[in-house]
Amino acid sequence: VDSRLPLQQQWPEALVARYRAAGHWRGETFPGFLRERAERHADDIAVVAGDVRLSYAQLWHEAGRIGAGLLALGLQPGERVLVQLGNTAGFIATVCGLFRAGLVPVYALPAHRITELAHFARKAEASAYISTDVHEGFDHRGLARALQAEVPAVRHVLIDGDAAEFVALESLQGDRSQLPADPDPQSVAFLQISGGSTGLSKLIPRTHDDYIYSFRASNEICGIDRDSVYLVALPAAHNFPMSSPGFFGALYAGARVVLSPGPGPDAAFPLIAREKVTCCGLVPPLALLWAQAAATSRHDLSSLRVLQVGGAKLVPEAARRVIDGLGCTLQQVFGMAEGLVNYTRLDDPQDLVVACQGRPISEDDEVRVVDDHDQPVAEGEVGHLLTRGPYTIRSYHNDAAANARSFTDDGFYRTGDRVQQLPGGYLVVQGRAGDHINRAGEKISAEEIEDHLLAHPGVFDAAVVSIPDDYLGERSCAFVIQQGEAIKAPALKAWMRGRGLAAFKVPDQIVFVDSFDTTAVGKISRRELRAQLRARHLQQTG
Ligand code: J2J
Repeated sequence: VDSRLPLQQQWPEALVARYRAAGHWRGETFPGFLRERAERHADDIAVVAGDVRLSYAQLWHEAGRIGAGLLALGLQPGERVLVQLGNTAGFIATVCGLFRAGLVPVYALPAHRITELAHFARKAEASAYISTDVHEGFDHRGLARALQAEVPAVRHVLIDGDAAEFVALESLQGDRSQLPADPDPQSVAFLQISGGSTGLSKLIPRTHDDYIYSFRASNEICGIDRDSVYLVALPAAHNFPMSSPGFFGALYAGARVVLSPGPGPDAAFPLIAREKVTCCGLVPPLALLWAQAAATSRHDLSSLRVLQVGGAKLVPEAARRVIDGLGCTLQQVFGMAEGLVNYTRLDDPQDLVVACQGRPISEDDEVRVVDDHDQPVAEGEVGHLLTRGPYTIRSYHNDAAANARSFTDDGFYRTGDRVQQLPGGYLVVQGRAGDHINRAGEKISAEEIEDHLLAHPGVFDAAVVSIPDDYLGERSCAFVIQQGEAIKAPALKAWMRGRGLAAFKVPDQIVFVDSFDTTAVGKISRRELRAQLRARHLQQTG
């Protein structure tokens, strides 16, 4: 594959025409709208992070410097760049700079380690890696060295901070006249990471047209306008704080984006008070923590109008606690990086807001709730959620096997979620069909973790399941059959950490068993085995 070829994301012509005619796709691009905001709202503050405050004009200027600097290094428009930065102004400026240069960001989370980065770099055929010096005590320059050793195609490394032998992001300079013209709005703007349930994360190609539509429409539903102040509390690379409506929605609206270094009340509450934050998105465990902390907080949180909660199921009782604790409007958000996003509306009755996960953004979001044979279930019954629409992908990047599995012949994405549809199109998430663990919003593939465990010489077999957890929603539990010399759980966990993978993927709990004594005749599927182990464990532990 020529690394400069444009990436593909293809809707059938008839749907393209429809999405355009409906005004969803307006031919806008990231550089296009950012330039326009820089001209119209030049001196308004766009981004606040730590001591840094960037106006819209400054953000555009920074993006131009970074974009031109990257091209001056020899990168060419269309090439992929792995970005791993924390919640800093540099993150937003870098991503905007990549857009200006026609380079394609691939978003890694700060928690990702060599195993994940090498996989992303290979799959995306990335030519560069942009990271930070040290993040939460971890040295990312070491990670950069390991990445270049494993994937030499990553020719360039840029570091935000002390760059050691690499190029400092700050030092980038280039000739702005070399920056390309604005891209085709239907071209792929970036690759997002899937939470995927089978094996390693897949890459999600999103186009300018489709993504901009999703956050422009989200702004209207979430009440984001030029006077809004949006707080990024979750890691900024997550699709939720990026686009629902996220910092991109806020920038599109000409609003102000405030980045919090962490998601807890300690970091976020002082920022809410100081910057008069009006909207923020959280996962359920954090929302509950905020609600609890708000009762005794000395910080003025009265500016907060909307707290969005999503990424994992918020049960009705928890939803009521969030509303009572924070005294603002709760908005449930059920979304996915592949596309479809559902919101409760700000004027929905509270009984509905606590009881469901919202309804789709668009009248052109097509939703099907089906049984195991793709046949529609009876109205109001629980089934698998399939969807297609103006901002839902039609394929993953460079992954034929996943595409065959994850899409129907007529282009519906198989979300893997089990839902019930209420009148008015509102959805209640009732669980998942796939085998992944939703650990406080971080998705962990059982298969991926089992593969890691099986690499240990003392592990004969392993099955990883999700266990309900009061705080996290779900935690991971690995059932392990040993072989040879006995191992202990802490040692196995330490060994997992040493594998170079995101810490949230290390099993929360390890249970050693003698065998997977399957009662079924013959060999049962991994999925059935996991279900059995999980059921028995829950029975035993009450
Ligand atoms: C239950 N499960 C949920 C919810 C997501 C906005 C909000 C969230 C994401 C996200 C996102 C859920 N209740 N309210 O991208 O733009 C589970 C589902 C879904 C998967 C997607 C956004 N909200 N989920 O969480 O790609 O299982 O996106 O399919 O990380 O999270 O995960 P992800």
